[in-house]
Amino acid sequence: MKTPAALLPFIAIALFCNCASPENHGTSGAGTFPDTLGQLLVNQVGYHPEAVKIALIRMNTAKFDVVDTETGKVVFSGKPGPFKYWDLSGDSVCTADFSSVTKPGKYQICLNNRSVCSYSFEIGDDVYSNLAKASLRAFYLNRSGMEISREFGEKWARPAGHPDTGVFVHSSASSDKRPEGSKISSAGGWYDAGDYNKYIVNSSITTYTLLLFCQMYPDFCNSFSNNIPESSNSIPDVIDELLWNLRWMLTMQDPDDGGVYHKLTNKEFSDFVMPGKATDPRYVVLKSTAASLDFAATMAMASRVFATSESQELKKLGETCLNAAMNAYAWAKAHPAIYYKNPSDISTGEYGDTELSDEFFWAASELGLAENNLAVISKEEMNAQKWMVPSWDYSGMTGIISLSLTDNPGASEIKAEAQGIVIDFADQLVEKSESASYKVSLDFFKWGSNSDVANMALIKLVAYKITRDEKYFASIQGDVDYILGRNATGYCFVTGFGGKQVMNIHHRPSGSDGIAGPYPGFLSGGPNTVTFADCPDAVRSKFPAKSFVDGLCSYSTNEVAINWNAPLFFVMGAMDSLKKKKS
Ligand code: G3I
Ligand code: 9MR
Repeated sequence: MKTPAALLPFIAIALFCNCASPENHGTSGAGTFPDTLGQLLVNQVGYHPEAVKIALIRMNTAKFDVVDTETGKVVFSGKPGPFKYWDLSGDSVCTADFSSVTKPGKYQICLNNRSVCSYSFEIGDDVYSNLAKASLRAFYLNRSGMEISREFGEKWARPAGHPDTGVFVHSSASSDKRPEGSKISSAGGWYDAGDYNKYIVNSSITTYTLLLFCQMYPDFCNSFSNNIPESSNSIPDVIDELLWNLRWMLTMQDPDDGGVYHKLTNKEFSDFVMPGKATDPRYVVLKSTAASLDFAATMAMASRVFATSESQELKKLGETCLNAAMNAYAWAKAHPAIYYKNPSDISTGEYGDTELSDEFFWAASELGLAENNLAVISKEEMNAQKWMVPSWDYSGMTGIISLSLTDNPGASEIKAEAQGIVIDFADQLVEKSESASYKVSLDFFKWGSNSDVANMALIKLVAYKITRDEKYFASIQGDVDYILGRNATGYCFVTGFGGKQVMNIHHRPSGSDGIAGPYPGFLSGGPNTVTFADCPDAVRSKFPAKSFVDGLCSYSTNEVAINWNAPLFFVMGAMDSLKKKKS
């Protein structure tokens, strides 16, 4: 058929766009261009051969085809399910189930004689290996106080920033031995997010999540190689990575009384400049109850994980961690209500929390397990916790997860109850995803909503670890699919992956390094309607599931953060690990 002349300019634009953007991942031997209008929503990375595979369709169609992009042949045709509305996205979708396609290869879903085709995706055993590596590597790229060399950082190599060897004690943190204006050394750690500050509350949940990964998947953790500067030592790379932060955390404890500074920060958020150019003075600010409890819990967990290591260095460090945990906990018990609020001269992130019964429960649980002092763990407190996913301001479920996985024989009763809670919660999440139009458990949209999806998958993975019941996998796959493109925005939310990529994350190095495209392996925060103030000129949906801007300004929807990447790594690593174990 001859192309009408009037259409030529549009086709030229389409071709140009496909060449110049990551969207050209969808071009193929089948000669089809991916659907940039979002009629077809698909996991843009891929599936294990035996996985449940469901795409979503937004237009009316009698059938869908799965096309092998190498041969151009239709390998499967199916009938879409009925349309279902989601009040959080404001639209209706129907499912396209192609689980029976299991042959490794590269595919697209196509409609209406290939006039609309999805982004391409793969089926294969290793589809999550690079994602797992990149999502842990993101932590390395976000290290404070370290040069990122070309050998390990490739094109993202950069000079060190923020040595933090001379950090001022802020007036809110002053003590007899460390008066206002005196200096301490508090080097290392990861930058929290798109900003350059370091916050104990958020560092704790992040470090805990990586420790939990190694506890749950020890073989994979021990053999996982990530090409970081420490790779040649005898410690697993996941542990080496988290040690960069954990050793910094230890410096945030006041050695004189055990209390833990809430954060190490600039007075104001810095401009978008590279780390080495952001040289404003840094401060440790107020010792808070929440920081001390989260620190205590994480250090106690570290001591348990390190005790199982063959490395003498780690075993010894574990003892230091346990001591630090006990001191921090004692301080928190003596100061139970020092809630963090920014002093008037500090305007960086707050991580403020005034409901600390969950943090007290978490810290007591971790310390009870680490010290084998089970009497401090309260069943009543456990049963009072909410069934909510872990987050920086909610540690109840984190404590329950730890109790559900303990191998302490004396804890069998509370362990059984904790397992019951995890399983019931996971089952509730599975039920939600089964009846949801978008096939996910997520039914609320907070700041960092994508991390809630990843943490829901984490809960289901813990339930799977306990029960070995395969029923959790369809729902876990739904979470993975959502993060990788089968969501109401159509974006694959991990930088550097997928056909429709997030390109403009709110991340100071990515926004100021002059390199086209963001640092890879970061999970974008994701849609929500918490605030519209960050990008006043952007067009934003009023529907939370669609309210997302791939713009540098959009810190409320498109920032990255360590506590979001930790469950991302957890889930991708778990998927990879479980596949390798099963096959
Ligand atoms: O606690 C209230 C709750 O009572 C209320 O019902 C709910 C209604 O929206 O809001 C809850 O507070 C929210 C709070 O997070 C706890 O979930 C706030 O609205 C919301 O603005 C707040 O967002 C936090 C954001 O900082 C702003 O403070 C995010 O969770 C947190 O992840 C984010 O963290 C920032 C750091 O401050 C700085 N570094 C970057 C990092 C990521 O963006
Ligand atoms: O860059 C900051 C980001 O890390 C925080 O999550 C966010 C909310 O606290 O704030 C960002 O900083 C903005 C500040 O709040 C207001 N002025 C513009 C800053 C972004 O450049």
